[in-house]
Amino acid sequence: MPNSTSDPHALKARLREHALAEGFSDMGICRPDAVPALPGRLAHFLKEGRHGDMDWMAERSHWRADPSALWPDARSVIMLAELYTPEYDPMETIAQPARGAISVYAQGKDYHDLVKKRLKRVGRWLLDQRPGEQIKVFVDTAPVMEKPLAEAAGLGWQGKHTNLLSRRLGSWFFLGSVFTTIELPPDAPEATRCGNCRACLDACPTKAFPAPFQLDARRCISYLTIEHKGPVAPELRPMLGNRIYGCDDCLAVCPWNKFAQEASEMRYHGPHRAPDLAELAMLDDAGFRERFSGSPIKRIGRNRMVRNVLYAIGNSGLQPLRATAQSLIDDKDEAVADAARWALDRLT
Ligand code: B12
Ligand code: SF4
Ligand code: SF4
Repeated sequence: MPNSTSDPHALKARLREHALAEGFSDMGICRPDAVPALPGRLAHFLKEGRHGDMDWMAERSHWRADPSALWPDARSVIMLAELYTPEYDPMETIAQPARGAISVYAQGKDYHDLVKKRLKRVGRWLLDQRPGEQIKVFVDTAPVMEKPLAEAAGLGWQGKHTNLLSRRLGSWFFLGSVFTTIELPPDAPEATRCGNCRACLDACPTKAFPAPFQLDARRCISYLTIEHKGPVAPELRPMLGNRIYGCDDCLAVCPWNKFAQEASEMRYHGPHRAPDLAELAMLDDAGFRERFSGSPIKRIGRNRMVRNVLYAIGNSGLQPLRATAQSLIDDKDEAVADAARWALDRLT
């Protein structure tokens, strides 16, 4: 009778138990080369320029599109899901013009840190069972296409909004991966279960989907508020509404979220849900860093945040916010000054 570390099925079952005990909500496994369509789909996305100024997507695209090229010794990719389900309807904030809407994933502690620590603990446990083997853990920032790999590993399917969703979990979850040299039994991929639904496509404020299952990041509010440097194109600014960091609309309307499970990690439910716009606009660099310490928001810096806040002020229709915009029209940052002038114009 094989023991639990030499029998790959028994090892996988224990690994799953361990990952769930660590706080992950689901786990699935695929081979590194499980998605042969990846290079073509990524190439199409890049050729159309849909990555905008996220140059890092094109830079290591040969690795991104092919996990076997990224790490030729890897035999299995273990994909893990970590829930951050909101405790309220995120669309409520969109109707509060004096406040900024911050997307649910960024309201508390930075998931990069929390998920990575958990991934490392899971990876270390695995290595303890199989000394001499190797692992590498990735979350978000590595050249790895996490959603299609998670789909291949049976965690769920990529919806028409391109995010991964699951019958059991809904769509409010992060993804992370443990690549390993250990050969573990793969899971069967999940089927696409969007059917005729197109709620996410219709809900998108900027019409960022050129086709179902495809996103043009250049129009996505998440890209515009978090990744895009410099001024946002004037024709897109009114569509941002009061969304100042990311956007949740396409997730929030998905009917599968009726079945969403609660998050077990409470540190994702943090203080940055719907901050006062006038107060945020007045932050200097030090004030910004202090306020958003430990949050993923810190990465965008004061200038981009204040730029976003000024677009939201311009969209607010609230005359008392004119004074705030006025005070920033000579800001040292050109995009901030430009946004302040735009907001003043809109409020006239
Ligand atoms: C770049 C990036 C972005 C960019 C671009 C998003 C995008 N859809 O490409 C921007 C900044 C816009 C963004 C926004 C968001 N992101 Co993001 N992002 C990433 C990142 C770093 C890479 C994604 C990527 O590879 N894109 C390239 C495109 C080509 O790949 P793809 O989206 O998988 O596209 C597939 C389809 O287009 C499909 N396809 C193409 N043509 C066709 C044709 C047919 C017929 C079919 C069926 C399919 C198909 O094939 C592609 C490959 O499967 C990942 C982390 C990672 N390393 O994977 C996080 C990640 C995808 N983001 C995440 C999140 C949470 C978000 C936001 C919800 C955040 C927010 N609230 O603001 C939004 C959601 C916006 C949206 N609708 O996608 C999570 C998603 C978790 C999940 N459950 O899916 C990830 C996985 C981060 C993480 N580790 O948890 N993101
Ligand atoms: S995150 Fe917002 S802007 Fe981006 S695709 Fe979804 S609904 Fe559209
Ligand atoms: S809203 Fe509808 S189309 Fe979009 S991902 Fe959810 S089920 Fe699929």
